Amino acid sequence: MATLPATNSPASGLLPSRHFIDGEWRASHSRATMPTFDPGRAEIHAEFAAGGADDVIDAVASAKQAGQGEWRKLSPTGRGRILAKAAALIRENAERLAVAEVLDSGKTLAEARGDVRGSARAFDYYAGAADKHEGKAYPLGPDYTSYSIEEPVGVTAHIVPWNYPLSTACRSVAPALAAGCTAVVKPAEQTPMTALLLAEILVQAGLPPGVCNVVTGTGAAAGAPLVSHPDVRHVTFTGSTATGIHVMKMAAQNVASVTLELGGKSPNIVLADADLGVALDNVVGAIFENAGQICSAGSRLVIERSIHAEFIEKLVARARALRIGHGLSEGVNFGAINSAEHLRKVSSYVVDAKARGVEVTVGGNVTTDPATGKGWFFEPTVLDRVRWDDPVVQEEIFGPVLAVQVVDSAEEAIAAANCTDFALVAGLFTRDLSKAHRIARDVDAGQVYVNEYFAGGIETPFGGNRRSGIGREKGLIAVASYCKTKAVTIRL
Ligand code: TXE
Repeated sequence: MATLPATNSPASGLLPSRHFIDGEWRASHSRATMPTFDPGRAEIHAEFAAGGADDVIDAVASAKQAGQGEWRKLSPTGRGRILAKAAALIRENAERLAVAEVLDSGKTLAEARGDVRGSARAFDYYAGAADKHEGKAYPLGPDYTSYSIEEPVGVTAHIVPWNYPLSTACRSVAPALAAGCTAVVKPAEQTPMTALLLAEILVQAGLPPGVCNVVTGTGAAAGAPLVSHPDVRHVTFTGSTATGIHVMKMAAQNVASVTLELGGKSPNIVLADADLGVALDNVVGAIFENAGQICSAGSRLVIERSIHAEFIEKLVARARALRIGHGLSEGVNFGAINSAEHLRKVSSYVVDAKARGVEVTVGGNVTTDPATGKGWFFEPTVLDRVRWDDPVVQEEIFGPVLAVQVVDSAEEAIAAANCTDFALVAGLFTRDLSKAHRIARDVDAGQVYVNEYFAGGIETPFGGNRRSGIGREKGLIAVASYCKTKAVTIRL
């Protein structure tokens, strides 16, 4: 059984600077490594393998071969047992995974612990799904028997972003394995640690070597050779719309299918009849959780004029009360921005907005951990009464920056909600049942959350429309993405 080799990380045994291929730790062909930063201190905390095409070729070959061996012979129930064991091992290793996630991503320990719980839950859910993806029988009359079999597509690629490194990997790897596929995971270069720990956990859970491999490195050096590899039959990508389009084109060269979970600019609609206490809690969480680095963040507040002034006053107080700091520090509930580059992007959106005369009601500045004076942080920020065509309304900032659009009716709220090219999520706060149903029907979004933002779990399909993506993750629908249907028809 593979074990975690001695590490170069000062964070006590967290990260091997190798890939995980064919059930073992392997250095890059090039021997090159890259640093990963602790965003809460803006300091390097570990090195990891900088993979390239050669490493990807090895990982895909290992996944292809593993898909034809012991894994193929295992019953769906047997696959489910391994996934259930993986869920238990994720829980056993919860603190180690959560600390690794904080150090790589900059989020708070409480947020990381929540991510780990969600990751274990994903494996439990798909453990139960492994033996429930059924074929069908077709009515061709007395002279035929016709049925379909759901077969695994084969090798699958999983390109993972840096904002939810472990939980994004788990929510796609678990259904792929449930379907009987094999996997090669390419974590984001900013956050490689937890995917490597996951690969080791899966082998400990009984997954045969090669069924799940992890190659670390940049998108250009390791991600592109993976998604364009002819033996990869499905690509699940979470990241920016621009890269997603590129990934789709590369996969198209091999006629491989894709699931793309891309950016968002999700509206959070608060109508005058809402329970404003509930709405406030949810508006705060929707934009300031994970320092706003969430594809489905509620990054636009669409609010009725009659409640606007009072609501904004309370929102500003809540934004000021957030405790900024390193994710491992006691009492902190607002973490770091993942990288210096991303901090520059978030900041430049606000600087440019100020120059256009946009009203900054609270926040708006780059800052540091008050305890150390270090780290990449951005203050919780509210930009009030913004024009619908302003870039802070139209473009994904991916930080703790809320743009407020004031409206005069539920109809205008729908128009405001639908005013961008994205269509991932919409939040809605109202006590009026018919307005709730009408708005849920008329907003363009992959999911609508009424009276609780981020409502739903691994059971609920998740994904976007238009520039927010294609396909759905989570739920039983995700297992279908990793299957190909074979129809068998017999003349009797
Ligand atoms: O994303 P990329 P970046 C958005 C957010 C953010 C912006 C840029 O707005 O500011 O994207 O972030 C891999 N072939 N989101 O640059 O490039 C890359 O290594 C194959 C939204 O980090 O999309 C990483 O593993 N793979 C989002 C992953 O793609 C490639 C989460 C995401 O990187 C590749 C993150 C290539 N050519 C950012 N180029 C969400 N939807 O939650 C890069 N990658």
